[in-house]
Order: sequence, then C-alpha cells, then structure tokens
Amino acid sequence: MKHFDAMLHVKGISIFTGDIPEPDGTLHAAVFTSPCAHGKILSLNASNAAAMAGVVKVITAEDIPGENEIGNIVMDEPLLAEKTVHFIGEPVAIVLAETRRQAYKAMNALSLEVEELQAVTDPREAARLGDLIVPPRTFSCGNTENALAECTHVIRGTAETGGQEHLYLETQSTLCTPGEGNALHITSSTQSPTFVQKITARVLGIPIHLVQVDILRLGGAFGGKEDQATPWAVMAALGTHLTGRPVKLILKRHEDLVNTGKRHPYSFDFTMGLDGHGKILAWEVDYYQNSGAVSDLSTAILERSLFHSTGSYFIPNVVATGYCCRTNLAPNTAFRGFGAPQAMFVMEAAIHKASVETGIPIEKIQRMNLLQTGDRFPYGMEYTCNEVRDSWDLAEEFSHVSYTRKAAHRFNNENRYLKKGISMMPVLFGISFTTTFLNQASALVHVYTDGSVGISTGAVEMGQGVNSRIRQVAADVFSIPVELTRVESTNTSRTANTSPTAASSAADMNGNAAAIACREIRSRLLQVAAVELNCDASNLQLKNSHVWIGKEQTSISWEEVVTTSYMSRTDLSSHAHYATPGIHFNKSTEKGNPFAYHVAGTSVTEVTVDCLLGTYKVDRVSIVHNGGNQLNPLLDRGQVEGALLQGIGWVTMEELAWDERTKRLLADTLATYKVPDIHSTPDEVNILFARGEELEEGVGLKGSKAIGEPPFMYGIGAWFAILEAMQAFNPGSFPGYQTPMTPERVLMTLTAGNRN
Ligand code: LUZ
Ligand code: MOS
Repeated sequence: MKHFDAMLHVKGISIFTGDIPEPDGTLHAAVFTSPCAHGKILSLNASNAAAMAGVVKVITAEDIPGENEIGNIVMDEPLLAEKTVHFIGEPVAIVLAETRRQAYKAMNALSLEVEELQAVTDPREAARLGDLIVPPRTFSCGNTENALAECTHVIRGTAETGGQEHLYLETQSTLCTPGEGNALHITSSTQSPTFVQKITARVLGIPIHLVQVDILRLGGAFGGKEDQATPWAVMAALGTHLTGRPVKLILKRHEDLVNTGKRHPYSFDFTMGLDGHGKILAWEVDYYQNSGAVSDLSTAILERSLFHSTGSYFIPNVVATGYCCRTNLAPNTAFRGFGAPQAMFVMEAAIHKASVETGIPIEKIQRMNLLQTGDRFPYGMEYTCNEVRDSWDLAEEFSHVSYTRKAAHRFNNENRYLKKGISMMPVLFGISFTTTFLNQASALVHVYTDGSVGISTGAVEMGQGVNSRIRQVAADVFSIPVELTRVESTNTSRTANTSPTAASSAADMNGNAAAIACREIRSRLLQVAAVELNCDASNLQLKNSHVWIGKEQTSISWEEVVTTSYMSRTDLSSHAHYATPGIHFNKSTEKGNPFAYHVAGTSVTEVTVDCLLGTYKVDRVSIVHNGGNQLNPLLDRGQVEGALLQGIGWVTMEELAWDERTKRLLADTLATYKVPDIHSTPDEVNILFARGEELEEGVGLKGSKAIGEPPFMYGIGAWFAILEAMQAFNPGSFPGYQTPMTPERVLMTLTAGNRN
C-alpha cells in the first residue's frame, strides 16, 4: 500500500499553495517586523515606503477593523505590534504591492524608532522576574518527601534541552481571494484551518461563515503550522479585506527562520530517589519552559511535558512542576512530540546520573523501572498493557545488544581515537489531544453515480499520508478498489469546526469519522439491494465490488447498486462525527484518563565517535515499535524513519544560537542551521513492528495505532550513546546533561577532560 501522492511528488506536479495560479490583480505582501527584541515603539516611518512604485497600501495595527488579537489559548498576541515590540521578527506592518519585488523593496524602506527595553532570553531569569504566562502547574502522586527520606540514593541535578527549527520544505504561505460582500477564500499552509478561519473572523470583525479556508496539502509542518500559520494567513486576509484584491503572502526562508517560533528549549532541576537495588521511588522535577514572547501553544505543550514526566517508567511518588517562562524570543510552538521529548530527556539524564552515582548499570535501572500492566501514571490513568517491557526485551534480542556490546568493547580496546557507544531508549507517548474537547472530527462523504467516492474531512495532508489512510478505510467499508476513492481538499465549508491535524491523531479521528459516514451510506445501499433481491438487508454485504447474500456473490455490482439507489431517490451522501470515546480529565485535581491509548517501543542506538575530531556517526538504530494492527506498514515505516532522524538531529547537530547582546537569531540561514542530511543518517535502521495490545473497536484506526510523533523520541538514544563513546575515550569527560551534542561540544568536552 503506497502513499498515493508519491507519483505526483516525483513528477513535481503536486500543487502547494505557492503553485496556485495567481488571479488577475493579485497583490503581494511583505511583512515588516521588529528589528528589536524588546522596546517601546516611538514611531514607524512609513511615508517613504507608501510612496514607492507599485505600493498599494501599508497596513498597521490602526487599520484592523476587528480585534488586534490572534491568541488562541491565552489572549496575549497582537497580529501587528501597537505600542511595544517583544521579539525580533514580530510583525509591525504589512506592505501590499503589485509585485513581490516592489513589496520587499518598500518593506525594506520602512523603519521603526524604538526605545530599547531590557530583553530576557533565559527562562530561569524570566521565572526569577516573575514573568510567567500562566501560574505554575504541578502534577503529583504519593509523597516524595517521605519517600526521599527513605531512599538509599538521592540523585540531584540539572539539565537543558535546546530548541529546534521545524524546517518544513514549504515556508509559511497564503493566498487570499475576495468573494461577494465581505466573504473571503483563504488557501493557507496551515495544520489548523479552523483556527485560521476563526481568527480571521475575529480580526476582521466578521462572522466565521464569511471565511472559507481551503487546503490541498502542505509541504511539511511538524507542528510549525499548528498555530504559526495563522498570523500570515490573517495578514493576507486583512489585505484582501482592506483592498478588495487577492493577496499572496509567502515567507522567504530567512524570514521564516527568524519570525516563527521553534521547539521550546527547557531547563530542568531534578531529584531522583532510588532504593539499594535501583528501584526508583521518588521523582521531583521542575520544567522551565522557554515559551517565547507570547503564549501560542506553550501552556498545552507544558501540560504534555507534565503528562510524560515519568517517561516509560513507573514511579510511585512524583512532583512535577512546570513554568511557562515569557522571554523575548519568537513564540515557541508545537513541534513533533509537543513537550514530551523534553520530559523524556531529563528522565533519561537522571537515570544516567543515578547509574554513575550508584554503580548500577543504566540498563538495569531502566529495565527494572519500566511500566507494566496495572501501574498508574501520576495523573491517575492506569497502564493496561505490557508493551513497554515487551518491546524492551524484544529490542535486546532484535539488536543482539549483548553481542554488540562485546563487539564495541573489543573495538574500543583496539582503537585509540575511534570509540563506540550504545544506548537503549524506551519511549511512551499518550495518544489524544490533552485538551479533551479537541478530540473530535467529522467527515462528509459523497458517492457519485459512477461509483466513485469523494471524501472530505478535517485532516490536513502534509506529506504524512493521512489521505492514503482515509482512502483505505473508505475503500474497505465499501469493499471497492482504493482507486475509486478520492480525498478532497480540507475545506472549512465542507468540514466545519475542525481540530488541528496534530497530536498524532488526525488519521485515527478523521479516518473513523469517514468510516462512520461510509457505513451509513453502505447501509442505505444494502436496503436498496434488499428490495431488488427481495430479501432482508441484514443478510447482505458489500464484498469485492459486489453485493453478496451470505456467502454468495450476487450479480449486483457496486456501480449497479449505486445507480439503482440513486434512481430510487436514495441519499448517497453522509456526514458523520467522531468523538474519541472514554477520555476525560479534571484540571482541578489534575487526574483523569486523558489518552485513548499509549504507544510504546524501544530503540537501541550504536554510534562511533572520532575523539580526535569530535565528529560522530550513528552506525545503527534498531527499533521495536508497537504499531497495533498496521493499516499501512509502508507509511508507518516512513514515519518512524523520519521521526527518528528528526529526533537524532534535535539531540545532536541542530543548534539554535542567539546573539547575546542583540538577541538576534544567529542560526538564521541554512548555512548556520544544520539538520541531518543523507550523510548523517544512520548506516542502518532496522525496525521491527510488534502488534502489541488489541485496541477496542472505534479506538485507533481499524486496530492500528497513531504513528506521527512517538518515534521522534527514539532519537534521544543517540545523545547517550555518544556520551558513552566519549567516556570510553576519556572516562572523566562530561558535557553536562545538555542538548544538542554538537561535534563542537564533543570536541570541547574531550579536550577539556584531557587538560584535567
Ligand atoms: N496539539 C495540541 C498537540 O493542541 N494538543 C496536544 O495535546 C498535542 N499533542 C501533540 C501534538 N500537538
Ligand atoms: Mo503537532 S506537534 O502539530 O502534532
């Protein structure tokens, strides 16, 4: 089963927002943004720009007819700055011109006079200053104080994780065209068509029904278009609203890198208590989240960190507290994993430190504490399967880890400067939006008189293949070839009130909604066939593109039953709604069952470090992943491989740096921000998909499990494998529990160790 867009992509004929032919009269937008990290606006000089060739309008906050507010959870984000700027890249004015060149030329002629204010980029400093977006939040269970008093070992430490640029291939893009009256049609590269629709309506002061958002596909997103596609779409819509002309707004790569937020850097304090055997009895952790200048999705991301505070482990006494720290950086945002990778890194760091201080092998501590059936999470939910332990044990076998360890040991004895390291990384991820009400989806299915099927849902195709999965499910319900099905663009007038395509759950939820709609149509078709065949519809089914009675195929084909149904005036369309069953969460007690299920697996990572150069190579990653009853094994494999590499990139080479004085992003081009390329992929990636637990009917998609985010965290193992290799060269070397482990950091750490 393939990704149905593959052929279009290979031929270069798939259509992205930027490929849509521009209607006559299209204006081009360039956005003027703050050059200053924090300051009071004294004046914006726009007169030069407004007079330049081709310029039609320069839009500022004063031109906004509705609310200058695009916040979604916390209302703290203006579309265009008014009195103060809070980060470099914050939009201040929009220039509309006849050509893109003219727009950028005029935008570059704008200038802002500001009185600089103190800029903060360190989350701990923001916390000290009391600059939190919302009050701190704590998840807890048991009593850590009592437990720590009885522990044989108490391990304390700090850790830091870096940010990460999404680097979707397609930058933020919008094309907005005017309709009748105040109606608008917006094509936006967003994961959240409904957010774009809702916030456009708010900013323009018009009802939501006047705004239609339509999306064919995105060129990648990874969370970077869950909230941060919205401002650009709304700016184009504002331009159309004010001029009556189509407006196109596509960020240049440099602008996209500077102006949009990234994965949240975190800083951690932790205390872990263990008994004499290595059993973890207590876990206290503080998360200082670098939220950036406005809230965006930061509070939801912090919440997911709290949900994943114990990683793949069972710990009876826990206090996890999170702080959303407001800093003068571009608003950090959703990124594959959504706060869970940060929580899992600090957990592994603490276990590593515990192993160093107790002398108990790290894998012994990890294995001993893994979750098993019946264990409860700090948030009260029970873990009801054994996938964590089973995948760990299977991964040991699958990767031949004890043999590999011996071989690495021998290699390390034989080589002076090349050293190998190995680590095991258990991963657990909860599936569902932690915000319970978002766990709903709907679908609209039409069967046409030739038997072809058109499906609309709220899911956004961004390369992950969600449309392929939805087609498979529809084809399965009707028992027809998948080629007869088509997934239409995601359109807010066909599918309303959609949740973002996020939280790994778009296929689960929208696929289930589509299946419900298809089953409804199927039952109407079988009613018609029952009349034709003069029998009871309960004896009939659709199979192999035919109507069957019991075990016998009738002469009525799919096309015939469709045509007959139409001729007898039967509705061949259906709308359906799906709400994930059984989930709830009480925010006042911080307890509940927030997840439909969990996804678990284990990776084993082997690396070689060149300790003279500081460079490294990931030799092999072996993964045992519980995918349930897989619907599309090839797509699943693609998601695991892609997420793994993205995870490895996060902990190894992807480094964001800001100028200390100006707070300007230094990693603002592809020459200064490095993501893994083909040369830094592991030599070998072996993935074993295990079936694991059986999901209940209506949870997951036909028994398959969500796949988008969980495998990201397999990549964390690379950090610990590199550390092990470094310490094989120089046992005293230690870089601090800090990501990313760039080659520079490896080298500096190893040479610093040599000097000691
Ligand atoms: N987005 C969101 C997400 O709004 N809520 C979530 O829980 C979530 N989880 C993962 C990725 N995106
Ligand atoms: Mo997301 S991090 O947009 O699932």
